[in-house]
Amino acid sequence: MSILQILEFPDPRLRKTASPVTVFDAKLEVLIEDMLETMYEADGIGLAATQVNVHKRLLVIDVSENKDSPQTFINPSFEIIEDELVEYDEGCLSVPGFYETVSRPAIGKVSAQDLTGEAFELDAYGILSTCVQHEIDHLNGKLFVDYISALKRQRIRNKLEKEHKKSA
Ligand code: GNR
Ligand code: NI
Repeated sequence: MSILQILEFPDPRLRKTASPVTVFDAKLEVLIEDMLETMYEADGIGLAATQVNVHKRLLVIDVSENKDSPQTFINPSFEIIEDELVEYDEGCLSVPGFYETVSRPAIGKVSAQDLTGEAFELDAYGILSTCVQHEIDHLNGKLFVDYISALKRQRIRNKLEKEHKKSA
């Protein structure tokens, strides 16, 4: 297993739209294992393939307290099943150190495939719902900072660019 490098805002590769997964093979299994290891090592609750520069539609999530319930979603979609919105203080491994309140649909039906290609559905609410939507956004080249003011986004960009220069 290996720890993968996580791209950071404003890296333009985070803006790419991911393509559907069509091949369910051993290579895909290795990628999922590596993404889970990378997510746990970074103390994240989710990770989208886009963040590790793989532009395929898959993501991993573990919202459990004991970090022992990994979930994998391949070719995921989220269908809003209620108008209700919830606010969460969101962070992102690709925007390290910054948290902002984002409002999203509270409950939705998630449809996806597992690593064998089998389709499944689940109703998502709470942090799982927020996290799935945050991760699907990544697959579409979208980041949580796109939901906040341009001024705040620019401040975050400036700070991260400064840090990237320091460590370059
Ligand atoms: O670790 C993460 N925490 C988090 C908190 C609130 C809303 C979304 C998230 S996802 C984030 C990991 C990440 O960047 N996934 O793309
Ligand atoms: Ni993120």
